[in-house]
Amino acid sequence: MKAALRAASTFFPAGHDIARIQPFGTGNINDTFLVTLHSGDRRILQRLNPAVFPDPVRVMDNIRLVTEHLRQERDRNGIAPERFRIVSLFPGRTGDFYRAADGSVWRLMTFIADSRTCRVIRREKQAEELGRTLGTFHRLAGTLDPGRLAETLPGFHLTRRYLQQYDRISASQDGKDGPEIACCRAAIDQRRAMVTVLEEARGQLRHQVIHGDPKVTNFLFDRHGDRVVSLIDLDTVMPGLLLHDIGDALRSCCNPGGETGRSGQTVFAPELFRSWLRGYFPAAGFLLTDEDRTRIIAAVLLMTFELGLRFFTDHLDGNRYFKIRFQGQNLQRALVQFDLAKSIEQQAATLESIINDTAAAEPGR
Ligand code: GN1
Ligand code: MG
Repeated sequence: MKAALRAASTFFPAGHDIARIQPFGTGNINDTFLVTLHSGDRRILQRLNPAVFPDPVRVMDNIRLVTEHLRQERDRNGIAPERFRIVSLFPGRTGDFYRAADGSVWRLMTFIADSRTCRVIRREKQAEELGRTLGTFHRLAGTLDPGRLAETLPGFHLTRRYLQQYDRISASQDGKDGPEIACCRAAIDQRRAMVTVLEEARGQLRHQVIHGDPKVTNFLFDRHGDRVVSLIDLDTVMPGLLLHDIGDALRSCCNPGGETGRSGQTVFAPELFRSWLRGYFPAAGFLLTDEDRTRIIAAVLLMTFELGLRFFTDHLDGNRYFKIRFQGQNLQRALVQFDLAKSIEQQAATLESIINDTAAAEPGR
């Protein structure tokens, strides 16, 4: 907390504006704080996790570029600012971020008032809103040249790379596996062949600026209703495949048990899937190619499997990447994602027919 206070004070030259600093949010990577000023105004203070983001300066460059672009495009498209709120970075003594003596990077951002996050999605209207908001984000970001953004986490969604990492770490482990570890190993082995499903078609898939982390808790809902007013956490804005975002958003939205739910009870919800697509397609416009459309389910499955693989590898590796609140949490998180993957596979035919119905209902197609 001392480090947070020191960092925050570099954004307030007088030093006495700050009334209170409290830990905030549920992110797995960065440290987030809510700063309350004597005036009653609030700000978000964040420390980027240096173990995850080796080049935080380029992360900041990407965020600056994308937020400016989104703001311009939002206005050009006549979208009311309160319907699609975009965070701003506050200038401090050393520019829009502060580098502490230990090398970590801190930044101060807008607190989006009158909003709330939902840990999980339960209502169809909420799923539709998530889809609509990501579609709008994709449409607005779609006019920005992806070549202008740095790939701040190279190979972030290269599932093959995570599999190689798993194999390396796994080979270095001895000892006997408990039943949960054995279950994860089997889940991975069953799905090895699928990891290149998007890479193989890369040339025919839509590549552009993506969000990189469109999970449920990165969408802010209106405090009093089911409308989404903002998509936050722009650390992973990068060039990538639209299907990476779509797959990741759906794996998160259609899991009413949540990422920290109990394994054995995780089921992918087809009615939330349908509502999400109903929101997404009209908002995104015509960004998706036909090849993208035929791979939506493959992408959801791949992103679900990939996250399970990442959680499990981190568990084996001593939890160096994802923060944990108790021992074994990354193993539990992995089991949930592998259960979800199984549920998606079991319902593939139903999900396929939902995609066809939704596409048929779209105007102009
Ligand atoms: C991490 O930072 P946070 O908690 O929003 C992770 C995502 C995962 C997510 C799963 C940079 O996101 O890729 O999908 O956890 N971010 C990074 O909860 O690895
Ligand atoms: Mg994130």
